[in-house]
Parts: sequence; structure tokens; C-alpha cells
Amino acid sequence: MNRNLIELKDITDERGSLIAIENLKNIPFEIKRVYYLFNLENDKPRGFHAHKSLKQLIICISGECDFILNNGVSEQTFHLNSPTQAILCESLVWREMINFSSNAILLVLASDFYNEDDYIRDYNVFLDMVKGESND
Ligand code: T46
Repeated sequence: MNRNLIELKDITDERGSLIAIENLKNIPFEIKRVYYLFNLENDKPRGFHAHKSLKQLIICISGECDFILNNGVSEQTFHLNSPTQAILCESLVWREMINFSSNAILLVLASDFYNEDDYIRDYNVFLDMVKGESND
């Protein structure tokens, strides 16, 4: 599942670093929504859902956390601690975010507007949908 980890190219000089993300160039979808998670707490994990069709790029732009991706067959944990690393989270992938440092900020670029109907928040329903896809 390492295709899920994207290394973003930084432009660094003596003043610091800059990273640019451009539609369909270093991100494989058009961005329709941007949101960010902050004031996160170490003992308050987030996520625990998948999406039916949403795709997202997730970047820990400050601090660190662990990001778990589970495609219904295998699971992989990514330790995010650099703004140059991005997680590509495609549809039908169960995600969990844990172990936030006190300064963690997650920036998320999403392929579509917010739609609660796109969420799969029940793990067994998620597994049934994955099995259904693989039988097609
Ligand atoms: C995801 C991970 C990485 C909105 O009203 N608009 C929005 O754009 C979003 C993202 C959420 N909300 C509402 C829905 C809930 O009432 O904000 C509340 C918290 O959302 P949720 O519990 O889904 O937050 P996380 O951190 O568990 O998940 C979020 C995204 O929802 C999800 O798509 O992949 O971040």
C-alpha cells in the first residue's frame, strides 16, 4: 500500500520551505474542498470510517500522528511527521488517525464537497462493500 505515501517536492532556500499542490499534477484528482484538523488530543482518535467515492490527500503540516489505512484485506500504519509527506486516501479505505502530538495539524484536500451519505461508518458494512467490489 506504499503507493498511498506521496513525497511532495519542497522548494527550500535560506528563508525556509514551500510546497505547492496543483490539481491533477501532484494530486490525482480535482480539489473541491479543503479542511484541516487541529486542537487534536493524543487520547482522542479520529476517523473510523471509509468513503464510498471520496478521494483525499492528507498532510500532517505540523506535529505528528499515526495514520492507519485498511483496505479490508490488509492494514498499514504511516507515521506522519513531515509536511513533505502526503497520504493518498482513496475510496473504500477504512482510516483511523491516532497518537496526535499536541501541535498536530492535518490538512486535507478532498475530491468532493462534504456529503454525509458518502461515509461508511460501520466497519462490517465496509467489509461487505469491499467483498461486493471484489466479486464484481
Ligand atoms: C476523513 C478524515 C481524514 C463537516 O460538516 N464538513 C466537512 O467537510 C467535514 C470533513 C466534516 N464535517 C462535520 C461532520 C461531523 O459532524 O464535522 C464533524 C466531524 O467530522 P468527522 O467525525 O467525520 O471527523 P474525522 O476527523 O473523524 O474525519 C475527517 C473527515 O470527516 C473524513 O472524511 O477522511 O477527517
